[in-house]
Amino acid sequence: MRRYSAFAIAREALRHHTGWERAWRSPEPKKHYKVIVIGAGGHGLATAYYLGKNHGIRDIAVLDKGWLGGGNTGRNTTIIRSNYLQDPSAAIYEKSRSLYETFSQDLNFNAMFSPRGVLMLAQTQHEKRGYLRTAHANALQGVDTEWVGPERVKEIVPIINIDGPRYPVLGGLWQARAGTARHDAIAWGYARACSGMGMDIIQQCAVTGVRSEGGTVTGVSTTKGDIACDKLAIVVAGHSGQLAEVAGFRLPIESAPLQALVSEPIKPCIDCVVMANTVHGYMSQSDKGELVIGGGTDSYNGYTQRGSFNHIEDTVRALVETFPIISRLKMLRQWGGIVDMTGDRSPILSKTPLGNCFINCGWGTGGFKAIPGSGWAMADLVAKGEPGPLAADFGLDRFREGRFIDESVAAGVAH
Ligand code: FAD
Ligand code: PYC
Repeated sequence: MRRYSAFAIAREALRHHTGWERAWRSPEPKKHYKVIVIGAGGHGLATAYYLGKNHGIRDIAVLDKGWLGGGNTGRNTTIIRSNYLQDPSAAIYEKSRSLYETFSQDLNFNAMFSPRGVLMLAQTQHEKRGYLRTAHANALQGVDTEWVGPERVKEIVPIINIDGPRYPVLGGLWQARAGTARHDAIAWGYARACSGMGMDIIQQCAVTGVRSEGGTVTGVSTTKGDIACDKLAIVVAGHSGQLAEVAGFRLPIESAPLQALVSEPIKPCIDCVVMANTVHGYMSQSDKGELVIGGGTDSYNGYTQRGSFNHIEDTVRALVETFPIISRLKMLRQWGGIVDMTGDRSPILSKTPLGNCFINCGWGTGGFKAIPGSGWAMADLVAKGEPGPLAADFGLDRFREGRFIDESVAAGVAH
């Protein structure tokens, strides 16, 4: 695979861009692979990438029922931060954030990582206590966050209304090294690198069955025929419950729609990400100038990639209260994804009751930020059959044993 570089751009400009290779191959499936990953979202592709890069396993197929990156990975609002409360979460999200910093160099693909800072507003005393606690925990964990008062909030985001009619801003949890990245580029960068290592990414290939013998996985049935494998990784986010049922076990997961919207593009007015969880809205500005906006999940379970209308109104109302200058903006488009939520708002990276079958899910409303760290940890689990230090606490057994990793304050989105 030829490297992208300034020299390559100049060379292709001179020959009318006729020499670019396809970023990844589109092969037909082979009969057998060492590892099959179901789901070509960020987490599935990152799992395959680190299996190849860190463990030398390259006989891998990544299967997707749609197009790669067409699930939540291509539908999210790209917020990257590691300001979680519990030690296992801080470790995996901070690993992920640090891998985002070097993603473009490591994968030779521009991820447009923008460490512009993320501010989580406290608008009730309860929220203030929660974020102060997180700031102290982060200091012990080596995660660089700080509690800032209302005056500093106003300095960081001049367009904010800190004297809100319902909920004045009491301060916020500020992570200066947090930010955003281009979501499609993350899927495309991993896909190109996986394909370059000889792995097969097979799109339009829905998994309809999981085959096993004596309690151990032997392969999958798909819309492109049966494919055998030694190990299987299920990484399908909102469809995790369905795939687990197909594989013969149950998950403590609910799926619900989460939506986002963008405004018409305007001149730069906000250069960080602001999340206001009490009033249920968050906002940043894209490079094109659109305000990227989101709110809470739908309050009922579902598989519609759309989201209900009342949420658009509630979210926009909350943001107009917090940022009155946006009141005359037109909203341009809206979309949704299906998020997979656990009761403790923490992910599952685990062995399953089926031998050699592993699952990575439960990232819910917040898994974009986790893609590189999750892929790293999942690759470890699949390669060795046992979780490494990053995944050790996120097993399915925690639900049976009551070892919850409560991240409801850090989840960032009301649900
Ligand atoms: P996906 O990208 O959904 O990939 C799963 C893939 O599995 C899909 O491509 C799907 O087609 C495939 N699949 C499903 N069933 C089958 C099958 N039977 N056979 C084959 N393939 C199958 N997170 C953040 O950190 N920051 C944010 O700002 C943020 N904002 C969000 C905003 C919205 C509106 C949404 C919806 C989510 C947001 N998230 C955010 C969450 C984040 O997008 C997800 O946690 C993350 O993208 C999940 O990635 P994934 O690879 O696990 O899943
Ligand atoms: O996890 O930071 C997050 C987030 C913001 C919006 C959706 N998820």
